[in-house]
Amino acid sequence: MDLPPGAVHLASHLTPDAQRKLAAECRALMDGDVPAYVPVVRGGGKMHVRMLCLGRHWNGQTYRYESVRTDFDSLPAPPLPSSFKALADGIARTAGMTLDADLCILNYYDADGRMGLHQDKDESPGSLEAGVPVVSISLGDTARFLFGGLRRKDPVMAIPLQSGDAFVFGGPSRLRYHGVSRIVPDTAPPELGLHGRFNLTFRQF
Ligand SMILES: O=C(O)CCC(=O)C(=O)O
Repeated sequence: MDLPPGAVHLASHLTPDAQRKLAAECRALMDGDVPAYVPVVRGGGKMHVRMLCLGRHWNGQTYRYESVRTDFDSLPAPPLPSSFKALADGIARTAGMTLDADLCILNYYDADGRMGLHQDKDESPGSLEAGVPVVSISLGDTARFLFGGLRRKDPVMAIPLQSGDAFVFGGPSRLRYHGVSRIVPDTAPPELGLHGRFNLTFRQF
């Protein structure tokens, strides 16, 4: 599939071993002292994922980043593990881009999980203007990922993101609309012991 400039799909980028290790770390973080939760966004709708932000917290009411979760429990966002950061920065390099990730939004999708079309545009103006990429890593069940244009109404392509895939969008693609229309249940590699899907998106504020 031909992707637009600035978008790179690295299929099967993570080895099965790396996937297993990362999935275990994601699970531990999500059920840790600062647990994942289901954000309620502006307008009152519940998101269809469980979310945990690392490094900085994205507030679903204000659409701003902050250090503590004032839209939920006022707990501090856990730090971004250095191994996560190194992985994401390396993936950006592999895709020919530069990222100095300082935050990660970790989402868990169950069989009914999804995410509407949106732009990632809450990072700093400097980061957005420079086209610093978002690096996305998928683990577990396959997602039907939608990747559109710079306007909500632009046509979208549907890209299956499988466990171990990385997807990078920066430069002229940084503000493209994207989302997840559905999860394909029971497609996770059995050795992950994961029902559902983790997605990690790394950004540079
Ligand atoms: O789950 C995905 O593949 C996309 C996640 C996403 O769009 C986001 O976190 O902003």
